[in-house]
Amino acid sequence: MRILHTADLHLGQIMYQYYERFDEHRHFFRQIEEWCEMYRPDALLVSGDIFDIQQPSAAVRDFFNSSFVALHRRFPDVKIVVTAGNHDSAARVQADREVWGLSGVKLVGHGPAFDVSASDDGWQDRFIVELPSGFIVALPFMSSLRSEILQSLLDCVAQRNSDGRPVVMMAHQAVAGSNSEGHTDIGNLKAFAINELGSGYDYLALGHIHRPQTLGFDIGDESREQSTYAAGIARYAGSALHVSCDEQYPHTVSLVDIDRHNGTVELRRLRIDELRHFYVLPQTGEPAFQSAEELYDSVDRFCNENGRGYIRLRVDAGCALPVDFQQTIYKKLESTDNEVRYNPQIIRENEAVDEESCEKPVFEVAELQQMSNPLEFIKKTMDNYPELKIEEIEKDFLEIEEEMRKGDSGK
Ligand SMILES: [Mn+2]
Repeated sequence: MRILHTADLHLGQIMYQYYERFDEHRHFFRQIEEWCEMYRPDALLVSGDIFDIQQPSAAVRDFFNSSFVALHRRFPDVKIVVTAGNHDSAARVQADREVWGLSGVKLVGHGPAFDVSASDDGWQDRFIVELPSGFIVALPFMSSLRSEILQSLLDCVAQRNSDGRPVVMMAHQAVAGSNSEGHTDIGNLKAFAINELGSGYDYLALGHIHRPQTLGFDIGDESREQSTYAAGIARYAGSALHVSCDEQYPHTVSLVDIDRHNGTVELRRLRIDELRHFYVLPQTGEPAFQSAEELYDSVDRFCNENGRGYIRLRVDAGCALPVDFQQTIYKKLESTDNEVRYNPQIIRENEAVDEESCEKPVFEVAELQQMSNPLEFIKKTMDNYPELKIEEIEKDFLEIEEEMRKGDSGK
């Protein structure tokens, strides 16, 4: 069985609240098409975070539809399986699944219900894809999970798998022990122990963490083009695109060959070519900018020489910048027609250490919603919010909980 495993497309992502990335995603899909042509996989798996936000615009949905329809038209024999991640609206993905099902593309929005029972005949089929070459158990992001339900899915596959075909499972979760360095988005999701996801798969195709990695193996292995494993491994494919200059590691798509159930997993890392790279000016190792003139010159030079990319500036704390310097920079970039893209968050260097000015952790409401105990998280980080009154927050939480209880009993 041969699969092409990717994840975390984040279609519709907008950088610095301004720049769209359609052309970068188009460039990515072009490579997926080339790899489908070259390697003829049995299946293409996208393990969650299809979209960047829960309600993507019509243009972004159109992009999703046309990209996957084009892939399916060109490679009708490649089974496409796409699952929802924590960035996606499970309900919206679920709502489209019947239509995609008509062409054999498998979309999975909701995970298994918590109360599935033996009497609910055939519920497993909503998650199991059976191919002549192997099985795929397609699970989307689940904010909480019941191990016995996942195990019963794998057991169901085992029952049907009398001829020892490879078994692949998909999931979009934070798994304990993974390396999330340079990834600002994941820290707050509950991490599950790998054994909570059940056993009996040969390859667990994970999404969520943007850095490609095979769990339990040296992250340094990622620089190798190929690796061979005994079956039963879990791997993050990594994201389709870079999202910041912190992501210095290569992004790849995983081409996975599995000979048989409990056999050998051959992994090939297909390097993704990025249309736009991330740069800091001046580059790391050089002293930060000392004057506005120096900074303007450097931006001009970048526009002329590179002509394309995301830039962020490092400025010495002692350097005073004119009030209109951001406008001046945007003006300089106009001539590049959005090819040079600017992150207006300046990196200030050599600042006197001052607790107050330390960068505060930023978290989104969506992340709080996924925490099992958001109040606990707020308490742990409350030093960052001197103006916050924890007693009031606690009271608000209690009130909301009370209201939710009332609402539940009313249904
Ligand atoms: Mn995610």
